[in-house]
Amino acid sequence: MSRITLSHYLIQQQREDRICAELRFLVEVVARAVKAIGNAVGKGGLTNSLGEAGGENVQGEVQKKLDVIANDILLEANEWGGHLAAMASEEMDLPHQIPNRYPKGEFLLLFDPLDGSSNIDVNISVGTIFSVLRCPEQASATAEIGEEAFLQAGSQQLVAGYAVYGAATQLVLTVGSGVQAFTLDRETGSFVLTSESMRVPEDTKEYAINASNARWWEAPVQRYIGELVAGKSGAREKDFNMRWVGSMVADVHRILTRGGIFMYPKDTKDPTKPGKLRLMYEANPMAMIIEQAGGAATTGYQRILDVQPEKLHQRVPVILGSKNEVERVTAYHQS
Ligand code: P6P
Repeated sequence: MSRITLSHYLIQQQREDRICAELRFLVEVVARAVKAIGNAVGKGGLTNSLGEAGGENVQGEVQKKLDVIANDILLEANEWGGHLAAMASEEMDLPHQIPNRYPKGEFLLLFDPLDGSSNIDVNISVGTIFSVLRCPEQASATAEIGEEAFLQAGSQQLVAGYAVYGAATQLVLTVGSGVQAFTLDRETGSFVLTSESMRVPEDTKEYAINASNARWWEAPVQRYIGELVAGKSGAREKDFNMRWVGSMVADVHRILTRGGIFMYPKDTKDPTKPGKLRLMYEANPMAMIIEQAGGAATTGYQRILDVQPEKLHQRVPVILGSKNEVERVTAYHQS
């Protein structure tokens, strides 16, 4: 396969009117930023960037130094280009305004700068997740872009993607016309197209869930996971295997590549939290990618991309991956 770079692919998408020049520029800037993040993550203990930053993020989670470094890289890379009206990050309570010295654009960038960062110190794959929305007209006219400008259903996303910092650094992207994966060629610094039109197999033998939460799962999840554990000795026609990395990007990338079902369902462990994962910059971009690859993504009760956000950092139950398995467990929630 001739080497198609990310830039080549994006120009092609622009020529086919799937994205405008500004969106192409935005993705190029994010790609450069994730290269820098991957470089920082890859240095690991060689620099003083491992360990805790000494603070907590808006989620009340311990911030790692690399969480802060990754967040800063994305902010600095994106604030001068003139393509964004504002940004939102898992690491910041309020939207990040574009400094007055720079022009504003019509898009909103949302991101989890370093997902799975608790795995960094033990050298397990982590990633960056990002999502692009159009800034509503009425919001663009205001001096400050408020949280309400971001509160759009996932079906409104224009671009969704993630970078996974593993054995290779890969960028997985959808602009609404299928899912492509690009692998970083560390010698040239280019992201090279290595998987075109990715498809999630409709069936699978692999499931991903944090089984230590079992006693708090709701009945439909208890029933479904019980069937997977029982395999052929129970109601299912085959046996299943379990994988749980503790890094959403790593689990989702495996599922996108070879199938599977990923579940962080609603549970009764903390009644104030309807699930652990965040809607705007984890569930929505991953749901768009999975659906664009022929998979399914629900909360158990509705399609994730249909959820109408009420808060920028709201959490949501996540069930996504191989269509037939997602539909089965979602049906259990309806009965
Ligand atoms: P648990 C990482 O903290 C994260 O947000 C996702 O990347 C991951 O899938 C999940 O939480 C892991 O949660 O409860 O297993 O630590």
